[in-house]
Amino acid sequence: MTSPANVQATFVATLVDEWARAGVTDAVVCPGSRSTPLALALAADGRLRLHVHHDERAAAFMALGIGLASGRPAVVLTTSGTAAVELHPAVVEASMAAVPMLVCTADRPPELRSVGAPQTIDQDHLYGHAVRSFAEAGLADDGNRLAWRPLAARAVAEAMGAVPGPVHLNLPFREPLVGEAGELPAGRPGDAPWHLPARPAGAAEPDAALVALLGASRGLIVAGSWVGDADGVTALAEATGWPVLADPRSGCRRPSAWTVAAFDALLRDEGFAAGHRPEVVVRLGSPPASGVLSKWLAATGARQVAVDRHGVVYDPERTASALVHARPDAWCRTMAAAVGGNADPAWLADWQDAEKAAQAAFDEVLAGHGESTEPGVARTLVAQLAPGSTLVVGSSMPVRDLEWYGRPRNFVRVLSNRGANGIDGVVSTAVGVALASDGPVAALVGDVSFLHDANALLGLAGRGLDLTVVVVDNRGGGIFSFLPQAAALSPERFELLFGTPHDVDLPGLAAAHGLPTITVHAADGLVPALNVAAAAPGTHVVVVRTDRATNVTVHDELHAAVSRALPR
Ligand SMILES: Cc1ncc(C[n+]2csc(CCOP(=O)(O)OP(=O)(O)O)c2C)c(N)n1
Ligand SMILES: [Mg+2]
Repeated sequence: MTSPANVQATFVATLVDEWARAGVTDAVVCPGSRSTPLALALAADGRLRLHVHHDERAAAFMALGIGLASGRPAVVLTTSGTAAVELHPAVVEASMAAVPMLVCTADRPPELRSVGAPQTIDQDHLYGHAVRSFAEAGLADDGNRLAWRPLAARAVAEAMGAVPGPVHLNLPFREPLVGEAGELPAGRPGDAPWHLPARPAGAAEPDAALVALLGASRGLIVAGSWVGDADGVTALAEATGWPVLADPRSGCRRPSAWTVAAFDALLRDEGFAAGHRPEVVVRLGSPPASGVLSKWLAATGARQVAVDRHGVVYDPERTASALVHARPDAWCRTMAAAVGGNADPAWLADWQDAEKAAQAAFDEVLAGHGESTEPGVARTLVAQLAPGSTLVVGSSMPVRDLEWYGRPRNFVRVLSNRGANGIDGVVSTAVGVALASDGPVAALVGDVSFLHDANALLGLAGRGLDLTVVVVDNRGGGIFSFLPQAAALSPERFELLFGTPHDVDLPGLAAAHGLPTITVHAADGLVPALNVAAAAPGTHVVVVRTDRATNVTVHDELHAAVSRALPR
């Protein structure tokens, strides 16, 4: 008779074997006793890379980053109790951003539940509707061994389903927790995944009504989140003669005759905004952060088509007249082949001229600032990255500054947690992205975001990553200076509740974790700092000091300069 501890060990070894066969490559494990059986099984299986993290909240964002960069779910494992609750923010982000994740929480066996046993909470459906599925695994029972592989395979299949996302497995373990795995139940023949992930069948026959709509001469393509192959989008731009307003995250912000990067600044100019209303708009993926763009699009009354690879509805202004579930690149190619050319060359030329004028105006204004500016940091950083780099950009002003002022370029991938727009877990996400990326990774984050995720730095120096974290240190939440609250409240009240300055020594914090740090004050200091970081292996922190009040002025200057530069 096999001992219960050995049955338990065989059960978890089966889960890990099945996950490895389904293509899972990484597991993030947090310390704790109750999770021992699965922690040992993950460590024992040579096919998975193991990453250990003290803080479950940061660990879950690391797993999110791995899923975001690779499209494959990473396992995250915690012990029972509040440890499991710490995963919740990343689970919510994974759900809303359609990132696959295998969330494993250890639990007490049934006899220790609801009797006041230590570190025991109700973990049933702990993450509510934020997971694609919840499974209570139950105690390992040799009589149920045929159910073990399907349990593991189904978790991966659901995490990578029609809309990818997190899957929660609650795993009760009974003491003794250390056992020896015996023979695993037989796997399926061959190596193919058992459950093939569901995917849209690709662009089918082009819809005649949409083809007709795309015959408009004054149209726009708004590329928000990942589109797949950007050449597919270019094909549609070429066929329609429409500009592509390209969010850096989309992969479409490349130098081309159709790319418009400075759309936010252009649309802040009333004359330009009024004179360039489109008849039809194609929106790919989730929308850019620019509120100016989304409000203007809604106000134009244009017919709008929203395309998303998972069929997720991104329509906060409720203006889409058609929602298409298709991979944007494939759909664009299909439509490009079907539309008749009604292009108005003047329409595209106008947008191109405006884009050129805006980019030149940005250069001119930023060159006039000796001290570092936040738009300047975003613009310089994206321009400096080595080909093949990934840039993870934090919520608040970093994602906006990059979107509004980043110049088009090739061979850089931009990722961001835009599912729930939290400022939490940004650095941990970047760590996960770096773990799952071949090329170098940089992160652009605000100081409050950096502090919020300070535990991302735990163990970071030893993870062997090529990662540069650029912290824009404006001593508080700079985004709030752009809100009506900034003008409506007394400076004291505004600072207390919104500006929220702090006195943390950020380089000292990084140094406490053994990370080399460079502090930058002057506009010409960032490039050398990035070069130093790029020249040496490992993780570097670059702290750029800026000023919140000056930042508002710099944004105003940039927008005024664009207005002046626009052809009339
Ligand atoms: C988890 C979470 N808490 C609070 C917020 C609200 N919030 C949005 S921006 C911001 C300030 C961020 O400051 P910082 O990271 O320094 O960026 P900056 O605004 O200075 O660019 C806060 C608190 C949020 N989005 N997410
Ligand atoms: Mg800040």
